[in-house]
Amino acid sequence: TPSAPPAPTHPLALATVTAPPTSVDGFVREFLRELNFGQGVSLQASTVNDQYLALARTVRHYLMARWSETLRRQRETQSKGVAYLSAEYLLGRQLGNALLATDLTEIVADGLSQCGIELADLRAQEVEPGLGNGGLGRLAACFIDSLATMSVPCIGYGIRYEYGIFRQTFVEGRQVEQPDSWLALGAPWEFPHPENARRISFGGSVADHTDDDGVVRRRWTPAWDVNALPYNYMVPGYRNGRVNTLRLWRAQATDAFDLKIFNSGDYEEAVRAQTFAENISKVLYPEDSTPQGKELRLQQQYFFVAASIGDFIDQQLPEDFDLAQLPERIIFQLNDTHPVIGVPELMRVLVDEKRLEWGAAWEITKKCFAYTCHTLLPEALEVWSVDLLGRLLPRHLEIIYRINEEFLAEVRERFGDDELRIRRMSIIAEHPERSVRMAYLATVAGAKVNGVAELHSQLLRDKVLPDFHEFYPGKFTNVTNGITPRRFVRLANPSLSELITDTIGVGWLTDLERLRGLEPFAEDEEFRARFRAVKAGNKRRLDAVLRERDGVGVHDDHLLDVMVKRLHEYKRQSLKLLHIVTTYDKIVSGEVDVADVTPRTVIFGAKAAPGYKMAKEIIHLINAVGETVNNDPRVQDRLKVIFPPNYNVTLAEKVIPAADLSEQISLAGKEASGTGNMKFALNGALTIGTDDGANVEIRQLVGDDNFFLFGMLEPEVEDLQTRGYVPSSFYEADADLRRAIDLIASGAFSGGDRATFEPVVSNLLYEDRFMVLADYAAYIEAQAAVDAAYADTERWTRAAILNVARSGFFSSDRSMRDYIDRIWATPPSF
Ligand code: GL9
Repeated sequence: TPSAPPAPTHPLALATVTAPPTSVDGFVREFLRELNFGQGVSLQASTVNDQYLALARTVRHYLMARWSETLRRQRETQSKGVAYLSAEYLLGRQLGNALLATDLTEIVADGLSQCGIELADLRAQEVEPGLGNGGLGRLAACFIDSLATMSVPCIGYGIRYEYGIFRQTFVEGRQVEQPDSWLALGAPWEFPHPENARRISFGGSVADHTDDDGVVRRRWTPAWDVNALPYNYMVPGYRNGRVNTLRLWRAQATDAFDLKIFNSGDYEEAVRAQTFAENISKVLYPEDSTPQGKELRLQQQYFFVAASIGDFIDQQLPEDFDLAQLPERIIFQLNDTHPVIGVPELMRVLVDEKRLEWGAAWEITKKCFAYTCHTLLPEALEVWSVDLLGRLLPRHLEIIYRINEEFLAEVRERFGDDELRIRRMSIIAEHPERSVRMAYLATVAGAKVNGVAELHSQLLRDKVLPDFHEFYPGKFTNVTNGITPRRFVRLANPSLSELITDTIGVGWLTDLERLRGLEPFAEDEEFRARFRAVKAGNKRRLDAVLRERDGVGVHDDHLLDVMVKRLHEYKRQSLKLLHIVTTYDKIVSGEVDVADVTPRTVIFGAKAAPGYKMAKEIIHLINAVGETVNNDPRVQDRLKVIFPPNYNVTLAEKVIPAADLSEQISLAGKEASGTGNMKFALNGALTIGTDDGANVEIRQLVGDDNFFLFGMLEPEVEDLQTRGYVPSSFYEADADLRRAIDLIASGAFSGGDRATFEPVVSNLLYEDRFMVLADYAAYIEAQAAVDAAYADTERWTRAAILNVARSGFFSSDRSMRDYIDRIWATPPSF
């Protein structure tokens, strides 16, 4: 083999990438250079967007040395790492986090102010990459932050959607979706690498073929392909000199694709073909927990997973790597079922491309994947029709059939010809149409399967996958979710962070259990006063944000009651609404003296999937109730309902630190974990919640006295379901509930029109799948307990402090330690 040409050198070139000087002058010089030569403008002539883009690029310079060093050492050590496969990453704004990680915030603020620029104005210019729907996507972003901070090798793989989660607007109280063109003003955080593009094939047919080694193998002849272009993003660890990589793929038409058509002379058809290919990464599917089974979505899934697995094997491993050792080098973590098509893809690569024996390939594959389930709702468990999967990925369908055959043979060996069991456990469902159950495929292939909170993992074992638990008892485990304290405490709540550091010193941000050190201060009157001042300051900050954004404010003497999350019936925004309507009804009917009502502002934030009718009706009703309540003079401003549109990570960072009360009121057994619940507790809000998801663990940690528990327990829900739930019987039996529902039905919130909210009312009365009416009385009682507790300011503050002090467990650093110990075996690298 010819020897490689010598690497280029120059006396001025340093051996490694080095960071610019960390001084105000050094920064200003670097920033002006970016402004002049990157943006091509003078400081005087620059716009805020110019300044933001130049600043982002300047901050990148400071991270670059760490990034290239991380990559160099990873190539050198080849230590085991995680490839996190996720169709969603809900990252939030990058600038503040990058400044925090590099400890540059002060230098940058000083340097900019010397230029006559406010750092805050540039931070506000950033459009967050909303490449996810909700909790699942935000979890992925928290996890990669923690892994970088803990120096664990990780590549996040996903899709660079051109349009992220839609921008929500309200028109006459109804949700209207706008495209989210997050790339429009420039994308300073990404590094495109077209030279590492990969070709991803689809369609066609499979046949036997005798290879050059004389062996007959299955050969896939695809019908079409697209290019996958990688875009790299930095994932900086918190002040530890490490920068991991997030690699998101963008679809582009291949030459072959349009050349064929070009040659036929049909220019328009060629352009159409290009559009067709590029559609794959065009837009994030906005369905939350209810997959639609659309062909484009399967294309997206295969597109990013095939690109990622291929990239890992071809680009990240040494050339002579022995693939039998793959499990020693990587674990592919499947974030829900979205990337599960990676299982047959790795088998295809190993067997068809690398020419391993099926058995050897399966041994490798079984050790390389682990699966996290994020739901319990049956409609959320993804299935793909055999018809569609076979058309799009014929070879993969064959591989799935063979995996299933061998799996069912093992089941038979163990349980005999128990046909009912075989049918229950088959990866292929026969009804209502032949389809592949992706959760079953993931469970069979995965080395481990985990749920996302204790209760969820238990229900997953006992209710969703009981046959699999019996068959593979050691496979199931729990890892309770977590959130990154860097973004959701330090960045979102600087004044609380300062108070914490003043009180217990530094170090808590990477060792969150140290917050326990705050516990004794709950008894310290002066500390409580400072803690309250922090909350009050955060309310004023939120007030300013909302006034600027939506022209509505929050009173700082109100209890701030917050319910922010996707709009879904199981989360029960309508239960919160019934509480509001009941309070309103009692005021206007004179049953309570308005002077005795605890002043409250309720904030909702929620997007509904565009095709989810009932969710959209509920949004309309929230806005209608708000409109009426807020403008009724009898209420005297003691009850306010505000619903800022387009709730996202950026708004969460402002709302959560200001909250007093966190609404976590899903029907028990339906919310797998929740992660908003953790963010609120860590920012000193008290939770009113059901015994569901991670609420269970929050309550155990903070203590019953510091948590408002209400509602049926999961077994009681099951029991009521079995006995037969009749929502109208609760309506008949409870006068307050009847009045609230009747008030909505009467048209009191729809200008007298009884038809407007009739679908919501009938749904509650005659279906109520999530038992809102059954939990209503308990909820109202718990809210009365909230009012009473809030009246005792010192007691409330004590409880809020204890929520902060006892929630260190919910750091995503702890979640990552659990994954490492129970699933990954990927120790910190350096
Ligand atoms: C979810 C669960 O519903 C949440 O309870 C859980 O906290 C997160 C993260 O594990 O996962 N599963 C799911 O499909 N979504 C979740 O939030 N939905 C979205 O991400 C929109």
